Amino acid sequence: MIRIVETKLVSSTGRIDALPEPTHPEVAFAGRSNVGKSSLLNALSGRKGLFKVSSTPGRTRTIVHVETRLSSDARLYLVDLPGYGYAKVSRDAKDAWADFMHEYLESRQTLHLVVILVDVRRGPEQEELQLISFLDEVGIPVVLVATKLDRVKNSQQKAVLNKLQKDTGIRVIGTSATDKKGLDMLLATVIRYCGF
Ligand SMILES: Nc1nc2c(ncn2[C@@H]2O[C@H](COP(=O)(O)OP(=O)(O)OP(=O)(O)O)[C@@H](O)[C@H]2O)c(=O)[nH]1
Ligand SMILES: [Mg+2]
Repeated sequence: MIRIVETKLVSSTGRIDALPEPTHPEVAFAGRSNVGKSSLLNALSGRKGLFKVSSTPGRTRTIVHVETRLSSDARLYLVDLPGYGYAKVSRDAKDAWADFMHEYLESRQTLHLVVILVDVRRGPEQEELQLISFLDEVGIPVVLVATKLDRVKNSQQKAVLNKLQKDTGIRVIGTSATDKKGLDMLLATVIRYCGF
């Protein structure tokens, strides 16, 4: 089984023209503030403080590129996107977020997959459904990750995940950064979409 053997923070920027050169296939992680994007990326890469995690929503405001080397020696970018849906953010800031994200998503030639994170207890809401249809229009594959699976009883996890998949018609992977669950499945999916 392929593993991540090295990770390097390459860039953290709020400007499209300052993104790193598109030299590797990349997979971006999107989702509302506090859903657990940065925590999941840390768990996936096996490095606690690589992506900044905070109990204050709206922590990640930039697009963060981490170069990741696999045990097969292939390289890809794991990308942490700024969270959306934080109620205290002004209308102008929300619009700026949407413009910035849409520009990134539709212009990044090397973007192979967008992983949309939803809290397993909430499922997709309007913002996620809009993002899904936007990505469908621009032709970028999507998988859903249901985060914080540890918050659902073991006996109910399977049924909750099946329902999410049925309701959306999109592949769903359940994960927990706390319990390190679903990480192998997620990494295998990322690698497959990158074409390695
Ligand atoms: N129980 C549980 N808590 C989690 C899990 N993943 C993240 N959290 C908690 O959720 C909060 C937000 O986590 P982050 O990883 O910073 O979330 P984010 O999506 O990156 O947030 P923004 O950067 O604001 O967009 C933190 O308090 C984490 O400890 C998980 O798998 N289980
Ligand atoms: Mg974050």
